[in-house]
Order: sequence, then C-alpha cells, then structure tokens
Amino acid sequence: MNIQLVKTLHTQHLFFIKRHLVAALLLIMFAGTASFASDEPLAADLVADNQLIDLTSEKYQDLFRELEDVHGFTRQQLAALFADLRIDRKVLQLMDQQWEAKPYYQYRPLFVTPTVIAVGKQSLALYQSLFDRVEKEYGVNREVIVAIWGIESRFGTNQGNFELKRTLNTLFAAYPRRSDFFRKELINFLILCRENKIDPQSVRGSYAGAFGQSQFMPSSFNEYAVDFDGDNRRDLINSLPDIFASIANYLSKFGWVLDAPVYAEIGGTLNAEFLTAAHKTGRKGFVDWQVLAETQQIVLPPPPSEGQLTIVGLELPPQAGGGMRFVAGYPNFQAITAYNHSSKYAMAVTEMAEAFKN
Ligand SMILES: [Ca+2]
Repeated sequence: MNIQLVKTLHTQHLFFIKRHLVAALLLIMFAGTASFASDEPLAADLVADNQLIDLTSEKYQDLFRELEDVHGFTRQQLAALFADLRIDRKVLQLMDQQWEAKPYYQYRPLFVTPTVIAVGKQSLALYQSLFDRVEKEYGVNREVIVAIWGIESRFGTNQGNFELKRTLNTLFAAYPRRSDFFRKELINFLILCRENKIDPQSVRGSYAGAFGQSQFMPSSFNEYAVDFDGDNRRDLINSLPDIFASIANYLSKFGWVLDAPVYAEIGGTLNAEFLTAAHKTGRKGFVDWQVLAETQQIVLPPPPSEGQLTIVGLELPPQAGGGMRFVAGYPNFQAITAYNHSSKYAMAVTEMAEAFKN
C-alpha cells in the first residue's frame, strides 16, 4: 500500500470517527428519541406501512420449502398462515430506535417501585403452595421468579400489544440486519403454536418478538418452557404454574443454585487493571473469587461448584456524590444475565427479589 493511500485512508478513518463522535453526542443530547446515525438507510425507510409482504421472493420461497420439508407443514397450512401478511412499520421504527443506556440510578427506579414490590409480595403469599412446588422441583428461589415476572410483564398485565406473527414476518422480511435471527424465531413460533394448540393469529407480544408473561422469544419457549399444570400444553400466556416453572427452568438450565449468593459488594474502586478489564468485558469477563478477595482486600463467600465471578459497575446518583458501586456477579447473577444480557437488568431483578423479603 503506498503512503498516499495510507494517508487518505487514515484521513477518511478520522473523518469517520469524528462523524460518529458527533452522532454519539447528538444521541446523548436527544437520548430516547434519536435514531441510529449511520450511512445505512433505516429499515423503516425502505417500506411503507401495511405494505403487502412479497411471498414470491426467494427468501419466502426458501422458508416455505423448509417449513414443508423439515417441519411437516402442508401447503394448505402455509397458505392460511401466510395469507394477507403486511408490514408493520412501527415495529421497524422501534427496532431502529437507539434507546439510551441509562445509568443504574435512573434505570432501577423505572422497575423497582413501591407498587411493584407490594404486588410481588402479595403474589408470593397468594401462590405460596405453587412456589413451594416450583422451588422444590427446579431449585430456584421464588423471589427471583416473581421479580422477573414483575419486570418482564408487570405480573402478566403487559405482555406487549403487537401481533406476534405479523411482527416476526415484518422483521424477517424487512429488517435485514437481523433477518436470519427472526427467520429462526418465526419457524419456532409456528412450531410452538402447532404443538401447544395456540392460534398463531391470537398471540400478541413485544415489537422485538418476545411474548407471554415471561416474555420468552419463541426459540427460548421451545427450549425452556415447561408444562407445570399437567394439561400437556406449555402456556406462558395464561397458566401461572407453567409461567413460574418455565422461568425457574430457564434459570436452572443456566446454573441457578438454590440459596447460593447472587452478588457481593466489592467497593467503589477496582484495585487492579485485570478487574477493570473484566468489568469492561461484561458478562463474559470472569475472575477467580479468591484473587478478587485478595485484590480488593475484602472477605467474599465462595461461589458454588468452583464458579467464577463477573465484575459489575453500577452508577451512583450525582446528588449523592456520584461515582461507582462495584459488585461481583456470582453464578446466580450470571443466570439472570442469560435471561437478559444487561447487568443493570440483572441487578434490578436482584434488588427487587431482596425487597420482597423485607
Ligand atoms: Ca400447561
């Protein structure tokens, strides 16, 4: 590569960085309403609302072949399932939107409210015998199940209002960035409806394809949902036994251990570079608990099964002096981040579960 070309590329690169820095600043200023600033057109700009989805396209013909050959759907079934499918542009607009990454002191109060805590406590009392059975069967603490139920759907009262079949088709047909992902979810959805005797047309969910009181994606449903009321259907829309047991089964499959520690406070600063690196790596940045205890000069309980810990940083409110609160995420904490990758989500679930006990 000649030197002039290198210089040109370097200049272009700097320009690219600058442009994106400006975009990032704008995003911060208009957080919550701003959109991705990028050269790529937004998915929502490429379609009209209510536009008919082209089922003769190569991607749909390929999908139909797989549904027929691999999953045993008939031509007639497919014709009915895919009749009059139209784009829901609102779904694309919401997917395109850049949601602000709120600091923890702003994130937590959105979810952990006095009302939610009160309803959670009532639910624990009301369904005590059901939770006794779920806890015994899956080894997952009841408070964390209720906290997830509360955050995901406000205890079932808000399961999302988007027609799920239309949403998944919209994202498969017109959201190129994640079209393959939603193709898989669409297939999973059609299979779970068939197997659990659910009318696909009746299901509503979030704009991102999660549904039911536990807000599982269709692939998670097929993998982790269980029938716990004994009617041979997995029903995460209406059956509380199925819903509680499915959340428990999910956490259990990702390593939850009954009554084991979830997190530990490790101070307001990190005493070594490798801890900062682990914090930046997030849910995959593991450290040894004994090394962490020595480095931070604190006493820590051992994690179960020689598990490792993650480092989680939570922003403290500026009016209280600001700074960070660091905690160690134990394997139980990591199980919650399997449900939702955000460590803020996992901490809010954890603190809500704690509040239920007080
Ligand atoms: Ca059932």
